[in-house]
Amino acid sequence: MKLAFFLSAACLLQCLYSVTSDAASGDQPNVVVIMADDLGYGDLSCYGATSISTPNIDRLASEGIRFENGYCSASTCTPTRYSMLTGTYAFRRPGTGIAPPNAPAIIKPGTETVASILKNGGYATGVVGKWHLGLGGGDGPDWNGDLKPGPLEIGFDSCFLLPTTNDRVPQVYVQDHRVLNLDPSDPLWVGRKSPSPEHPNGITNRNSLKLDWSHGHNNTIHNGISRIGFYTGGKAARFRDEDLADKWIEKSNEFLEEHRSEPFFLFFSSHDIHVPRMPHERFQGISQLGLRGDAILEFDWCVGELMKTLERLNLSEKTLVVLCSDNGPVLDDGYKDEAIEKIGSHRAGGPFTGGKYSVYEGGTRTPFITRWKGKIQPGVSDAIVCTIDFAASFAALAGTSLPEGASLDSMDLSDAFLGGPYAKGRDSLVQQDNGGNGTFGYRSGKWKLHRYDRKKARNVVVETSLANTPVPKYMLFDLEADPAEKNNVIDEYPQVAEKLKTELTSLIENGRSR
Ligand code: NG6
Ligand code: CA
Repeated sequence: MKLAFFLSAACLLQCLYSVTSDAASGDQPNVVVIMADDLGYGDLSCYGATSISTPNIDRLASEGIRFENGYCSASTCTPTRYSMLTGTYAFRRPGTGIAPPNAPAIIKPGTETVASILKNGGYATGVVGKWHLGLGGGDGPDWNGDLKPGPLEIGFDSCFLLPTTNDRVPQVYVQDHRVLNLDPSDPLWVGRKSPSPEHPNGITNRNSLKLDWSHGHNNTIHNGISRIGFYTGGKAARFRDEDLADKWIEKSNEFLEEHRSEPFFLFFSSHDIHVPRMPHERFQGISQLGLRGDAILEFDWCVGELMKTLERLNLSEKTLVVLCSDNGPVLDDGYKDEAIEKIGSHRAGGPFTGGKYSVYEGGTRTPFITRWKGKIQPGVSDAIVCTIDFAASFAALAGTSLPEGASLDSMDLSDAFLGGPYAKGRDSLVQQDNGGNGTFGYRSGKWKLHRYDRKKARNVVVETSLANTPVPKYMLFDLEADPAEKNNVIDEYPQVAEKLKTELTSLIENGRSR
């Protein structure tokens, strides 16, 4: 493996020794996964952004490893989160695309997850923030009753959630199995159709909105913002969009304080910078990039707060922090928040083409940083790593084994996560969009194969707006020579293309990578 930094021979040996001896010595790290929502490769100053400065994340990167080939599994939220938690590609399981407001639990009880694996290894486990993996049995969430199954049935000891994503109804918190602060005399109803002809929505009451919609997102209005889906009731339980980040930090701090003396796994699942981008008033207008940039700064603030808490509790040297994103960037994702108008020279996808919804690199190649103070030698790595590898890698670091039949596509990259000088990342990785349409990306070394069974590529041009562009069924790119995937070289390298097609087909059809 090539690393962009150099270590002395003594340090190499020491580093290798300590990586392999952690689990054996019982010196398992706590694990904090910080997942941003829709954050692009080029959105952070440590990844080259110059129109915005993200000092807290930059510091995290300077104290750890910044990966230049870090990926999430999919270019939308639900399949990436499914793959991240289960360690299995989402395309193996139907029904793992973007979840609607009333979706039932997508990860069934009994499925092993990063949380259940670490819990079996003696960890306290918690998730705070955006869930978007469904709640409840076959009929969906029982908003006024017990919201299960959910995170607690797949290995989390506690949860404090935004149930779906905040452009979908309802705007309430879920704590463990219940909607928080729900008044039984004002039951919460959530549905796909308007509950009555008089129910105000984003079309009938458009003039009253504080943030106008551009496509979709014109159903029930809450806090001056119309959403996807309808709801009534639950008034006392509803939150303001502006307060989400502060709440995530408050609840995460409680979790960290409570579990400071035992091994823990915290999944901090930010809603920033997903639409509706409505950060707290103190962040509004502070970036040059409009609300999208303000939300990036709110996310950066959250990272700083979490680091402060770890420091205060003397946990920085006992905790592996991993920062990642659930998919690449999008500018207009349904609200008129001036993301396009204020973009200037900022490139949210960095040097890459595509973004959210796309299997071009911009859809899944995203910020990926690991930090474990005192353990990781800071640097930059070009190893290919993915959020799907958390299961096997964290299991290894925790000194626990992956249960038989679990996490079929997760690789133990713990050595790469810790910057081990001889560590190898992945040889190959399957990328998907929202799933279910036969669209795949396949990275193998420097090569990238695109497969479009429907011969359409989504969102090739993330900088302006969404586009469905006609494409051939297969394309091949040389990422070393052409990271922006502009020159399809499939005719020049037919043998490479055939090899990659065969490997991809076999990975899809064999049902597992390992
Ligand atoms: C799309 C929404 C988009 C966003 C996305 C999910 C419309 C027109 N578009 O269907 O706004 O919510 O779903 O984003 O409704 S994700 O990051 O959670 O996958
Ligand atoms: Ca997302």
